[in-house]
Amino acid sequence: MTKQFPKDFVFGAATAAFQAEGGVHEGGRGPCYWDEYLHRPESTFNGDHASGFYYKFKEDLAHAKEFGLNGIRISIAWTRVIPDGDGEVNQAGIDFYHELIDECWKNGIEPYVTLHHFDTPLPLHKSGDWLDRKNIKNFKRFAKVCFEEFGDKVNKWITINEPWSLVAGQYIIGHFPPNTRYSVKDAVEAMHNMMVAHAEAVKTFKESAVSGEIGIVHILESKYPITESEADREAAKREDVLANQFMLDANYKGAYSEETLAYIRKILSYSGDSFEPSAEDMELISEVSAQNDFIGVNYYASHFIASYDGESEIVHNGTGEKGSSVFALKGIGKRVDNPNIPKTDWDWPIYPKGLYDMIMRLYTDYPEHKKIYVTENGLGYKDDFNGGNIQDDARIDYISQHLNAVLEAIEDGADVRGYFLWSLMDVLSWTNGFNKRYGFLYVDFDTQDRYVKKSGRWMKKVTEENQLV
Ligand code: BGP
Repeated sequence: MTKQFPKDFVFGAATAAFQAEGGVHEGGRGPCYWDEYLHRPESTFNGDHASGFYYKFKEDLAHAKEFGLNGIRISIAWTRVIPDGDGEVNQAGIDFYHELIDECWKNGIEPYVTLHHFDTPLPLHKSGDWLDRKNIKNFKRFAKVCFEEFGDKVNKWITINEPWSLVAGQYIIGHFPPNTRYSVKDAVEAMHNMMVAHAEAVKTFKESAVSGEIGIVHILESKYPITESEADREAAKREDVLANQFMLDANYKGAYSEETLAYIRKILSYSGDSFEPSAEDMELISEVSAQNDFIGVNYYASHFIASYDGESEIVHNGTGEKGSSVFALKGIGKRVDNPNIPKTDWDWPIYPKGLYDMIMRLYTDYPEHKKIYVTENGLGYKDDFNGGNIQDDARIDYISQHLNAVLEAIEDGADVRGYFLWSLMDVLSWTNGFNKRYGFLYVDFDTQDRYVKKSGRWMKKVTEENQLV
């Protein structure tokens, strides 16, 4: 018999302010670091117009309703609310988000609101972004302003989106500003500071008069050894601790376990570095760990890892030229091709079982997480416009397989409450620009016109029948 989704399951789609809104000079918005970075002469795209969600959100939400969606992830641009990050609050920015949030509810769609989705205000980025401890306080203030302003109409808050992807981009791969490469030390320090910032925001929320739920969103990709050899297993474990276990420990155990600390220190020893969090930080992290109301899991791919003794070498595939990626990190391991697993044009292995395994790991190892939303999943694809008749069967297949993995995890006991496609409409992709599309809605980036893809019509049937079709 076909499996039904649980009653009240949230079928959603995700967006993020910088990737969707455009309108970067509207309403007193200040610049985030992407504005400056994507305007350097060699950049081939920028976020000035993005998907025009700033102007078109009513149309997009009407489409979301038509697909039967009952949830949407939006993010609040810090730079619309506090344009320079730590100064005056900007009423026009506040007004925009009131309008947007009201429009979600008018369509029967619950907004899941993220406070930080990779878009630190430019001045705060220049002072060191998450490496500057002052920004923990600045973030706490921004969060407080949002809770006070929107607390009566938002029930689901997300503090930070994907700390691991952010630090990997900023300090390891180097394709996000400040474009540092191979600094695992900076990555660990920034992740730890984000754990403190998350804790400060959760504490502020719980101490406020506002009701609702709060959590964090992690990218959680399973890491598998390519062979059963001791060395490959060790390499996979190292990448897993750095990317997954480190922050799961902080959020849900309230402490980095002995094992986690031993791995992190081992990895850092290759660059002569170490990691010694202060007792004060750890006290705060421990204090709030039981107060997270949910975990958001973003999942796109899993990785197959081999042991590696060489120097770090990373080549980022930002064009969709299949087979061009390299990811090898000194002291950790190397991602290798698993010939049995299909990959996207950007070399991301398509492996739904990795999502099932990750959810079940949360169920077994981190029962403190309370409940799960899959807050992003989707296929980056070079959709063929075909006169507006967009036949994205590959996306339908991808979503179907991953929703099936979710259903299996639910059957095996996991408490998964919802699934959000990345993304509602095609949006800017941070390092790939506009030819890597993810949406249910095709966006013509010249005219900002929307076209419903086959996947959008398929989703409507899924939500109507509450089962895979
Ligand atoms: C996640 C981010 C999103 C989105 C998505 C797809 O890491 O939270 O903001 O960009 O990945 O990534 P990309 O655009 O690089 O394909």
